[in-house]
Formats: sequence, structure tokens, C-alpha cells
Amino acid sequence: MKGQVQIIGVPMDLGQLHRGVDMGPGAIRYAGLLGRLARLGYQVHDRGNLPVPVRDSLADQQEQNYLPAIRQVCEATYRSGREALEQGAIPVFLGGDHSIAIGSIGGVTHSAPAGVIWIDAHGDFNTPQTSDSGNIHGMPLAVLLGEGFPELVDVGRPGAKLVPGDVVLIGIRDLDPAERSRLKQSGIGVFTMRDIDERGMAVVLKEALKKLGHRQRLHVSLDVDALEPHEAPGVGTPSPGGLTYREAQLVMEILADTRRVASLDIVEINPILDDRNQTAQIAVALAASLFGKRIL
Ligand code: 4U7
Ligand code: MN
Ligand code: MN
Ligand code: MN
Repeated sequence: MKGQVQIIGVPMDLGQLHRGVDMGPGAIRYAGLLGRLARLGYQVHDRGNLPVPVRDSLADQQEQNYLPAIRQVCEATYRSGREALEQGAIPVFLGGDHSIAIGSIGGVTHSAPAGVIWIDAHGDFNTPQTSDSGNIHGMPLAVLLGEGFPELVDVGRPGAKLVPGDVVLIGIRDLDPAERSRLKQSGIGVFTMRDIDERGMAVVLKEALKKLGHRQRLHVSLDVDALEPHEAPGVGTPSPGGLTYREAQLVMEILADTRRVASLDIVEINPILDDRNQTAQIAVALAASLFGKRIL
């Protein structure tokens, strides 16, 4: 027995405009996540989905990009993550869009800091001032570092949840102009697609892990749009030139070897835009490797 995994569904679609990301938790379960983890020797407990208000019932919040509702859902996500860790379990958060990471990463750092591996095509480092879209799923990393809407920064406990040295970004290829300069100045470890193309994933990931060497526990935040959209089409913000299936698998395999991964987000899967649930199936295969499935 390898310990307990708690599945926490967060069917949030309010951080962006596409309908359908709220079906991510169902798609990932349907692709067999629970069985895969159980077969690897984990005791898997599904906590179900957290309540998320339906967009159509929130017309009055549209102008604010659903900030009040997102705050509430992130508060609940924080509590679930905190509880899972207190119970000695590994929480796996199923999004939903990436705004849920404000709650998940807040919750898993409640009692002690953790290193964060943020796998994404995007930087998610916008503030309300730098964002062109206004969509909150483009802001969670900034919020976690203490910047942006105070209502979100203070979710769970007041203030920043991470310092720049606690975060590495992997797979980056699409930054907004002001977001880009903010990120360059931030001190966050950024590993772009160019870095991966030139140096190879194994080298890049080992360097990324070195930057997080001061943290015992690691949280993986997997935005599936990091993958090449030809392979993983079920995402709302596809960006060409992404990680191949094998590059993503290698990340998970190397991370599994560290035995330090203590929590995971799987976010941004949109089953309506997918092709026969293949994106969720890829995500489940990646999670299996992260939790110790080995080729040999
Ligand atoms: B995701 C974007 F403008 N930067 O802020 C924005 F390009 O969680 C995209 O990584 C954000 O999927 C993507 O809206 C957020 C855009
Ligand atoms: Mn993201
Ligand atoms: Mn993204
Ligand atoms: Mn996206």
C-alpha cells in the first residue's frame, strides 16, 4: 500500500469564456483515473465535486469576470486541499480552469511551503492591469505570489502563498507582452519550449528540480494545454508547438523518481472541444506515471 490519494473535483469554468471546462472532472474520471491509481497500490478516495455556481445564474458578476464566485470556489478548494494533507493523503484536484490553483496551492501550503512545478503553455502571470482578456485563469500564478485582486490573494490565509524561488514553469510559449516583462523580472524559473527544444527535457527538468532543491514537498500543476494541441486538442486556449506525449511522460517519470510529489492539479481539459476524450486519457496516463507507473 502506497498511501491514500484523495480526488477533489472542481468543475470551475468561470475563469475563462469557453463553456465545457466544468466537465473536466467527469471526463478525467471516465478516462479511468481512479482505477489506474488503485492498480498502482494507492487507496483512492473520491471526495466528489465541490459546488460551483452555474455561469448562467451569475449574470450580475459577468462584468467582474466572476471574481466573487471564483473566490468562493477557491476558498472551498483551499479547505479541501488542507484537509487532505492533514489526513496524510495526496490531493489530486481535477479542474476546471486554472483559476482553481489559487485554492489548491494555497491549501497544500497551509502548514508548510512546497515547491511548485507549473506545466503550461502560458505564464498565468497576468494582473488585472496587464491582462487583455480579463480572464482570471490567466492570473493564478500572480495571485499566488501576492499580486492582483486582494480578494484572491487572501483566499484561505492573508497574503502570498509562494515566493518566486518556489516556482518553476515548464513548456512556456505564449506570454502577453506585459506579462512577459513581469515574468522576466520575477525570479521565477522559466523553462520555455525553446529551452526544451535546444537542451532536451531531461536536462531542463533536472535543472528545474535543482531550483526547487530547498523544498521537500512538490506540487505539480498540470495545465494540459502545455501539450501539443494536435495530440491533446481538448483545451480552450491551444497553443501550437507544445510538449509531445513522450516529453510530458518523461517529466512525470523523472518527477516520480524524486518521491517528493505530494499534490497535483489537472486543469483546463474541455471535453466539448476534445476528440473522443483523448485529452483526458492522456492526462490519466501522465498521472499514472507521476504516481509511479514504470515502463520497466
Ligand atoms: B491558462 C492569456 F491572453 N494570457 O491572460 C490571458 F493569451 O490557465 C491566456 O494557462 C491565459 O490556460 C491562459 O487570457 C490561461 C491570453
Ligand atoms: Mn494555465
Ligand atoms: Mn495554459
Ligand atoms: Mn487554457
